Amino acid sequence: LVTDNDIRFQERIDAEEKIEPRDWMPDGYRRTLVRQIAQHAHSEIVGMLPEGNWITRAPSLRRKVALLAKVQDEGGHGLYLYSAAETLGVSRDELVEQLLAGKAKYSSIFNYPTLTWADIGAIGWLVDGAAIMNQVPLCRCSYGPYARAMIRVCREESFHQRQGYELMLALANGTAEQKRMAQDALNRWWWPSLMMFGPSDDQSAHSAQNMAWKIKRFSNDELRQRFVDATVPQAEFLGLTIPDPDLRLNAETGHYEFGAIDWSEFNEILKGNGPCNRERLEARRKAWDEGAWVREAATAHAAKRAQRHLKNVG
Ligand code: FAQ
Repeated sequence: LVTDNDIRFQERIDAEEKIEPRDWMPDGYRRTLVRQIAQHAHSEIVGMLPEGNWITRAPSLRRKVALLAKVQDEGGHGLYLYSAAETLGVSRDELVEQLLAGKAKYSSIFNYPTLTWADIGAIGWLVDGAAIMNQVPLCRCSYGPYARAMIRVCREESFHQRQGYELMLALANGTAEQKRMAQDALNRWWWPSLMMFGPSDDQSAHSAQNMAWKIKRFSNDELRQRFVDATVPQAEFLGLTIPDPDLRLNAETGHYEFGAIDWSEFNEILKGNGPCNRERLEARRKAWDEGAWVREAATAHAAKRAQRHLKNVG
């Protein structure tokens, strides 16, 4: 049933007006945004784990400082995004509870292990590279708080991507063993990075409606293609080989054609059966439990301060 409100809402979207928290919106729009923003927030928080694994083993002080700052940025993005979701009427506690109960999705990419230091370079280059490709259009998302949050997030991701590429460049121009590590990391992270963009357009349940609502501006396949086109020349500059025998430049279209993605691997990860799904959730639950005393102390401190303030004004 299409109501007058629905029609007026779509007119606002078509006129590129931003939708703000107090504006009327269809329930489906609200639900979709809560789902996407929450999944995005969870991805940032779980995404701290694979890289956090290498902070103590960074090979130099400079690399350690950069990695610490990157992981800290990811924590900041997560909190920023939970706040954006809260403008839609859910609480951060509710969302965290869903994550810890294994009921909420987060990006498939963070269920792979970081086996060597080169993985830190590959994550920055490929994972942040893919994240930017997907998130720059979200700066123009129809929902104001999400769009505005994405501006800062994208600026930081762009720095993360350069950090990763520079790390890969150092390894690719290093010893034979370092170059081998860089190639091995590219081999393991390439296909999972392509999966980050989500199922192909004909399998994507939400794309059509999300694009009509201008939450998404480009389809999953369009963004994946852009990522491949941008990244293949970067791999060539590194002197590394993309692990895809079917990859070739189509001179007519100017786009790279690439091999078939193994969607069964993606679907298994979404079901919770990836290489690190259990380990990631376990780590988040442990962090939540071990942080209980901090939350209690902060709440008690806030209550005391509020009481003192009341006494002073009274
Ligand atoms: N992993 O119908 P669609 C980062 C789910 S970047 C897991 O196409 P939609 C930065 C999808 O949710 C990573 N699940 O869905 C960083 C849906 O499930 P549902 C996070 C996936 O929403 C870098 C179902 O499949 N970025 O964290 C994935 O239109 C380095 C059907 O899919 C964002 O979240 C996947 N890869 O399009 C941090 C960006 N793909 O809810 C640390 C915002 C799809 O029906 C280190 N999100 N699914 O049960 C989006 O742009 C969209 O939500 C898409 C999916 C494009 C991810």
